[in-house]
Amino acid sequence: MSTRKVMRFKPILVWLVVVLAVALIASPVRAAEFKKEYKLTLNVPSSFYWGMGATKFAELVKEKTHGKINLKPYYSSTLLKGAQLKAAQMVAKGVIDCAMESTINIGPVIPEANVFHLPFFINTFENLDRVENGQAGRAVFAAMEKKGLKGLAWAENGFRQLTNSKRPVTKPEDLKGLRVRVVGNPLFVETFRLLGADPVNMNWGDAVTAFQQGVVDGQENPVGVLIPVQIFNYHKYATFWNYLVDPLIFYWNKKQWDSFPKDIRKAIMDAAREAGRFEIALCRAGLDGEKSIGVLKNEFKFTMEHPQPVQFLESKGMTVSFLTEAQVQAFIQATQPIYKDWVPKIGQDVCDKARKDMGR
Ligand code: X2X
Repeated sequence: MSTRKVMRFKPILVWLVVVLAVALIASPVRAAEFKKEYKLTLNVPSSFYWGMGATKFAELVKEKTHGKINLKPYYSSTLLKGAQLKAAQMVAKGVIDCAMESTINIGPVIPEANVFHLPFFINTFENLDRVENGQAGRAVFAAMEKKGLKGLAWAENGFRQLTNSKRPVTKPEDLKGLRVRVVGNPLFVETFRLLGADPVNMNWGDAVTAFQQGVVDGQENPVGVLIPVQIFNYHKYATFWNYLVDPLIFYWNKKQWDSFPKDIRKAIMDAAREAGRFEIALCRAGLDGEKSIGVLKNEFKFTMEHPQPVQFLESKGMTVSFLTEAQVQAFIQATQPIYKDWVPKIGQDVCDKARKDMGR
């Protein structure tokens, strides 16, 4: 080719080089359409059943998105410096990407989530499943969307049981004067006041030291917390009264969620559902006959370390009391005023839906 011809093609060559360069620069930008790390907040350590669920979720997200989404659980509310009740607010603002959090900790932003915490309202696993998968559950997720939170799937902390260092509790009078640690969600403070106890509200991050030092006499939490935290080192007495339940919800900042491509949303949603199923089975194992133990064994090839939670607590020296119908009635009577105050705050509509879901 003569020099003249080359000169004629030069502008085209320059163009080609520019186009190629742009394409090269642009492709890494496309690959980086996702953040290096997505932060997930949860209130408890990785050893709790809830924490094991978060670990599972992160693993499944990685697997199902083929490594495109790197989700990192920040256990023990480290992102919130322990302020557990701030989780939903921070995810709604987009300061934190997502959460696996208790309805108790969601309650301050989403009052409807407190429907699970009316005392002696939702009292069995069957009823809990009906409410979560029914109209009330959908109403809670809808309320979350309005506040900028996309609910993905349910998980569980569980039915909360009372433990204390002083005496067996089988009637409201036994609670008189007991200093019981509760979460700062005011529904809990009011319930324990009505029961005659002396509720002390504190974040979970401070609670274990308070048990160790005997600053409080008691607390309430499900077996998925009681066993890993070794509550028997501090409290000799447990009352299994299923007085209320706290489900967990996997949720994401809605704006960020809506910006994800469809296949990524599906992958994360599937991961949340599967992790939720695993984690719910951990929390129910040994409390629902063979059902959850079977789910863990057959679907997840997982063997529980303590498949019989009540017997395990007893083997560690705890006295575990179960209540008769008449004993439960006395607690129901004592906590009735909560309904008058709290049903309007939670929303009459969602409470009615929950009742209907349970066939009442
Ligand atoms: O604070 C609690 O008691 C705990 C760990 O159960 C919750 O985060 C609701």
